[in-house]
Amino acid sequence: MKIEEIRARVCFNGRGDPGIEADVFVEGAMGRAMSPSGASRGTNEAVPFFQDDPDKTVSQFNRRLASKFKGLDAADPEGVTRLLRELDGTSNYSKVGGSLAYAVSVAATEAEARARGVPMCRVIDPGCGTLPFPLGNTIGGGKHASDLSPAFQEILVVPLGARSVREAIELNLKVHAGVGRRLSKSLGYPLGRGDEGGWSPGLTDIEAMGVVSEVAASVADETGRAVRVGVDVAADSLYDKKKRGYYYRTTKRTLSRDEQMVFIEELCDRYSLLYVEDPLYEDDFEGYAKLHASLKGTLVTGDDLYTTDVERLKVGVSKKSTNGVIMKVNQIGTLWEAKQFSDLARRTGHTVAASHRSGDNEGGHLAHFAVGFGDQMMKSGVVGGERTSKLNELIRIGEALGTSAKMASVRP
Ligand code: 2PG
Ligand code: MG
Repeated sequence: MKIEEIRARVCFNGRGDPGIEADVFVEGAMGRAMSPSGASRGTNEAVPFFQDDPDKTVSQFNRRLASKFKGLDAADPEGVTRLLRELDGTSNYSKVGGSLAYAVSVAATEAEARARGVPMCRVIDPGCGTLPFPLGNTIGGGKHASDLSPAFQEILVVPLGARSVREAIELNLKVHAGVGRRLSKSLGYPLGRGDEGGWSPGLTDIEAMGVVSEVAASVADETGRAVRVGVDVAADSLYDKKKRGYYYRTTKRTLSRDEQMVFIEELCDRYSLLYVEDPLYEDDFEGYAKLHASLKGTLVTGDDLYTTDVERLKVGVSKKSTNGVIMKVNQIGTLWEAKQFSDLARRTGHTVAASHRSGDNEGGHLAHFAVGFGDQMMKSGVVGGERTSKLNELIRIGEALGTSAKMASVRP
């Protein structure tokens, strides 16, 4: 179907940050998408706005660029990306704005889906049929919460024993609620939540890991379903380039690179971690490779390490840095570019987690990316409207795909 018109505007996400929303019109249908935003961003991510200004990004697009998309095939995401890249002319969307690229590319695919009356994941891949395990954020720290909370950005659970999306969501909710109950009893102050809805208590990293892993174990006992633990260290936020060390704010300790690696290995061992994301600084491909070689049974996962960029992933593949990746469409720009990344990651033996951003909106597109790309996990938080919107969309997709849809297989 041909694109007839595109309109962009500035809207706001759940954290109150601005993002770009685009409406794409094709024959008789409209697709709408809004860009999310990160707080802990990799250095190599697409630049969100032209001259750091959402309004300038929108007015430049509506006045000069939008008309150039007229007549383009909405079902050709590569063509949409090519035009965006041509108009931009930089390596990181700093002229048109990465948020604008995100919104246009996703809204075009949604418009096609609406016009055809099929779920968007089916436009991405007509043969899609695996459903991802939701990764649930139960404790939030790092840049997503106050300085008194753990340095680790997210302590997560993965309900690997779940037999359906619905059951997986409920297991994550049980752990989240259980952690909240435990902390409310033990802390002498009101319990708050971080940007992604995870609890943000004044605990050390180890104390927080302990609470989540105990509650996850008790939920697993009670339900008879395996619930594993993971962590997003978001190590760039801890890393001090001058000191070449990792600073842990609650214990006020700085770990050298070697100490950080030993610490991560001990954590994986002690809590049988299924998943460890960004354990090291974003350019330390060799350090990742060492961890990947020594950690059996854990998904050593690159987020800021790769920023959804095929070229960076190729470096990681050649050095054997990881066996897991995070896929975030707005890190690289468009839906099509992110799909290339996800495809290469899967072909090279990685487990892929499609991920939300800490500043996210009420849209459910992430669930369509995860299913359409065939990603095995979806990281989208547990509670809060901008988190449940993705989880609820996953339930709807499961229903639309019917009995042929299967839960993904996650094996580190
Ligand atoms: C991450 C993300 C999402 P942010 O690091 O994985 O959880 O955080 O969006 O702030 O980069
Ligand atoms: Mg991360």
